[in-house]
Amino acid sequence: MSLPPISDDSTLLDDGERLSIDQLRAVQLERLQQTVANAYANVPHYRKSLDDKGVHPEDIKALDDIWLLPFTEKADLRANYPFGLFAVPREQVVRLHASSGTTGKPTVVGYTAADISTWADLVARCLRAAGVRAGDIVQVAYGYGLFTGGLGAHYGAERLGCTVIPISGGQTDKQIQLLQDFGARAIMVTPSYFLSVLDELEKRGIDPATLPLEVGVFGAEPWTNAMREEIERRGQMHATDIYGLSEVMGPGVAQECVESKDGLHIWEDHFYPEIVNPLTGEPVPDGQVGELVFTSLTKQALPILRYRTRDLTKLLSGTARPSMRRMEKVTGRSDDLMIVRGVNVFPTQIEEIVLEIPGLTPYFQCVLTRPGRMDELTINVEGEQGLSQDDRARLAQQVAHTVKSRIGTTAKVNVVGPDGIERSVGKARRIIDSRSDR
Ligand code: DLL
Repeated sequence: MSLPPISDDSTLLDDGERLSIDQLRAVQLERLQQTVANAYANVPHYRKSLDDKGVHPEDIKALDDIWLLPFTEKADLRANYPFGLFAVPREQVVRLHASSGTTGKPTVVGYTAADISTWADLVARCLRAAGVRAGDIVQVAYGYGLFTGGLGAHYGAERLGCTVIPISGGQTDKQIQLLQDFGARAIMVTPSYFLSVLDELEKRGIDPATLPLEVGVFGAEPWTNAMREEIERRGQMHATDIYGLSEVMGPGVAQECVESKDGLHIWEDHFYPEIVNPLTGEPVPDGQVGELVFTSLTKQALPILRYRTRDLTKLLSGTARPSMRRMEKVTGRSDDLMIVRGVNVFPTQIEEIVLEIPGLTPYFQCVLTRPGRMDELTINVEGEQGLSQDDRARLAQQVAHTVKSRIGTTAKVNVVGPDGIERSVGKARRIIDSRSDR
């Protein structure tokens, strides 16, 4: 069976997507200069950090001069909690979002009416690239609230001209009822939660392929091409990747095009990407993996200069949108890097292995402990229904063996029974860090 055909969107491209590379670079430089001037004039934090480096907005004469600018980190947002980085009077901020950190105060972001409108335009651009069209029904199953996923997706889908179902995350029974009764053609949801929805459909004897659903726009967490294949096979639908982060805007910073599915085009007319060495902060050339850094080019309320995302990826040249560079699917955040006896391991590497072994489900968790002086990794992965003790032991051995030979680290593996791994309705929790001295 082949996936549903998607109509060509080349006649629907917006002005930004039609820019040639030369035009794009000129637009970027002009917008970068405006952004730096605005941040310097209106945000004391930026004025101080530029002054400390001896840099003045007039020094930005070419795009590469961005290297002169100081980085911004999550800690800077926390230090200026809640509204200290806003570049406009609070009265002009029409929306706040916040992401709750694991510790301490949340990071607060704000938007003017124009920012909200730009955001809607960009999410609409993402949806079109994903194969969604005006007139489609879109089920938004990202969480609504302080998280940017739900409302960001919602405004973008409305902007494209879709009928939006604002169900938010969770309520799997309702998700299924509405998928059947309202017949969404597209769903926007974290890939891990969508797997739970697929499972529940199958448990009820409903073949997901028989639903009108044709397009999924999945993001907010790392996921692999192996996971794409699994979703596309079970759902008989297209699965594309959407990326974003609240500090830079929310969902819609980059999006994979449905016709190529070869990484995410960054909407470079609004966000200037760089890759830097995560340890030294030095620029890394296109094509090499490092930490993704963004500078906003059009944001009014919260201009952000060289924000360290902690996400690891590389930049590649444009394909389906030739002027815009692509970023490879994010392998993980540097925060998610587990160093087990000196070997670097990301949960996405475990995901790939788990997905290729028949008898296992895609649900797993990595538990880090430090019983002595060395870290130990335990992988708990859920087996399919009906496995015997022996089957589980054999599968556990197979996972441990593959992890050892492919990644190079020793892991203890437990294959647990159905529903043995917690489900999430938003971002999946892949790592449980039980090291006592952390
Ligand atoms: O997760 C925004 C979003 C909502 C993106 C819905 C896509 C869809 P935050 O909660 O601020 O914002 O988390 C941002 O999530 O730095 C990445 O580590 C991770 N992330 C987001 N999208 C992807 C993706 C939203 N497609 C953090 N692939 C980012 C991998 C992603 N990681």
